[in-house]
Amino acid sequence: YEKLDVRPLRQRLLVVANRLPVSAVRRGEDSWSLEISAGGLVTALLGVKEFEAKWIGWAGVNVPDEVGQKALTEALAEKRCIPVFLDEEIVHQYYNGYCNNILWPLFHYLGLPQEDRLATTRSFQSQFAAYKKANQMFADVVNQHYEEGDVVWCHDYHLMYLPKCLKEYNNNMKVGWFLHTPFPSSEIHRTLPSRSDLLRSVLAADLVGFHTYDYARHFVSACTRILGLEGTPEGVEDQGRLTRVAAFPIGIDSDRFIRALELPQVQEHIKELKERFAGRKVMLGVDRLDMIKGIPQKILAFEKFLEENSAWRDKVVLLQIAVPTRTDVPEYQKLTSQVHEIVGRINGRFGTLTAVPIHHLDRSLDFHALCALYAVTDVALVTSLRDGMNLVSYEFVACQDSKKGVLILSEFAGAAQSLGAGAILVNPWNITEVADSIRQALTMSPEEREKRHRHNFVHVTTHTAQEWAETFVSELDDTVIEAQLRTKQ
Ligand code: ADQ
Repeated sequence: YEKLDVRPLRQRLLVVANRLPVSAVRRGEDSWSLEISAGGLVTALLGVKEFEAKWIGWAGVNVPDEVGQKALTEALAEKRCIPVFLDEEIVHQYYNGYCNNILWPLFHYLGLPQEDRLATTRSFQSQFAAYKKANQMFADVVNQHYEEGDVVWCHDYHLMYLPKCLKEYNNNMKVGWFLHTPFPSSEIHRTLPSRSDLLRSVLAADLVGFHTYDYARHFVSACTRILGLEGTPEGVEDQGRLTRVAAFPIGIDSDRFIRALELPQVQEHIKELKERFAGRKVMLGVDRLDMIKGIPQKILAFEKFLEENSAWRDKVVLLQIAVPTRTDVPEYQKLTSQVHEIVGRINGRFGTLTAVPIHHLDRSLDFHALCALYAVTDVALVTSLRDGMNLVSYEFVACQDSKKGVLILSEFAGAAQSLGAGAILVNPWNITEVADSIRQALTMSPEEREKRHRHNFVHVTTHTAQEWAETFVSELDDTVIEAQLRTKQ
């Protein structure tokens, strides 16, 4: 929370994201308790210290009554957060439906759900209508709190319709939009029934940002091929108006991790973990339990490794920490059972009375426990099938300066572009290749590990979340000023 407190002012920044960085739990008619929530965006923006930032978003709870809404608004104001109240039906159609069932899988190359393939299906149309309605509700709240000169930064696939709604309120508003997921090839995007509407709404922003140059290129191609607009080195042009499109790779607050390692409670935890896993190499996976993270593929590759390297069976342990998300969605429930089944089978096959090869935990770890785990890990396994960036790989590197462990990283994570030279890159679909890279990582010479780690550590500590946000916001400012100069000429 301390990171959300008021700091010396530089510029007012309205950060608009689907979720606020806190979860609210109702304690009484007019009392709420607030808890910080995990997730990539939260982690990144907690690192931003230089702006007077206010957050606008949904608190993750249905609050139908006015007393509750008023009390929650007041409690959140202390954390510089402003709620958008969404009712259950909207959440179902907009969030569970259009965002998580349509855009999320599509942007990660998992295709559209079968029954929604036709634009004419009722569920698709009503979900898209709810999506637009929800985005309009976000715009209404932004507009109520907007003051001239504010920078409005919209985040992620939940709010692709927001730039358009904001510009309709006030064409002078400085609006940026950043996507945390991949933007897929235009051939994938063009299967989306609402493809043009979404592109046009995003183009209403002054600056559009992605994690990697490839995603930015895919977006520009989608605009040229689907909308027939002109792509320029700067972005996309429509009737003389330019929308800047660029890559802004996110980072983490690396100091926060490095400092945490010195804390007595973290040191204590490290000691305990070292004792518990003495004599065994520790491999680690930390993911939200989501199909894009390639958890079953990772575990199957580990099984293949154990199969082919019998001498390693009692010398290595895989700790897989998976926070359940979207637990009410049947596909996610299926994934949980699938992972449990594979882990059970492998532990039955290779375990002994005293030790099992895989420890799988379905839960979130607190920050200090996570840092300790990263620090004792010999090999981190990130096998996302697609991932916008993947901050876990950055966090692992930040905590490894004494151990210099190895990062095995999917080539389909955005992080492969920045940490590729230090990591062992793999195709997560190729289980044999991942199994081989596990052996390579476990047997790598200390000199090679040092060299690879150094490369990644320098990157992670110099490309921070704070720098990412500052770059985006100053670029947004410049873009708006340049556009104003152009119209004056
Ligand atoms: P996520 O898909 O949530 O983020 P990621 O970037 O890996 O993925 O961030 C996850 C965050 O949650 C990390 O900070 C991690 O420490 C934390 N976390 C994960 N599992 C945890 C556990 N079991 N216990 C505690 N903490 C846990 C989205 C995109 C990513 C993109 C980010 C930021 O999908 O590709 O990198 O946004 O843009």
